[in-house]
Amino acid sequence: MLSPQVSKALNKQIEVEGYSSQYYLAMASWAETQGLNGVCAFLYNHADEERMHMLKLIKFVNERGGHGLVPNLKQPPVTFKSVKTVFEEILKHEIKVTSEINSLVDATLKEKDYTTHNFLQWYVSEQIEEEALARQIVDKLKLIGDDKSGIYFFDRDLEALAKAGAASGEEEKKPKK
Ligand code: OFO
Repeated sequence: MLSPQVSKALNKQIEVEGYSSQYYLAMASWAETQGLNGVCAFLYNHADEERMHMLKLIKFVNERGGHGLVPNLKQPPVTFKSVKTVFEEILKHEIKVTSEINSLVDATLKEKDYTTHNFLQWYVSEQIEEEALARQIVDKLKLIGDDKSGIYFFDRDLEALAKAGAASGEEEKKPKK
């Protein structure tokens, strides 16, 4: 059974993950209007992943006797200055999400809720991966600068990354033998 404090903190995280999904969806839609097919495919996938993070939390809260609340989300920005800005914002956002996850982990320890603490380890690892990937992409974009052909190849690389991500996602959904 979840304590009211942990339940409240988990519901706050549901909102954070839901907003992350909306935020990346807005970025994907903007990238699509700029003809950046690879960037938008990558970001649409990322938005789906964040929605999955939100659902995983909702289901966990409900399984533990709480109530996962579907949040009212604020409107994300609709336009972005450049592809570099998009990924810098993603990195900044993921760093903030990591600190939210850390506070949540902290709340479970205060409440001696080791089941939720254990469940949250998945999010701790996920944040390490997401921050590292965003950092790598920002570094790549710094090297490219304003070079248009560089952006063209970058977009192709992200398309390949999005396809590989989608393929491994399909693999994960297959029943284990
Ligand atoms: Fe949910 O991992 Fe990013 O925000």
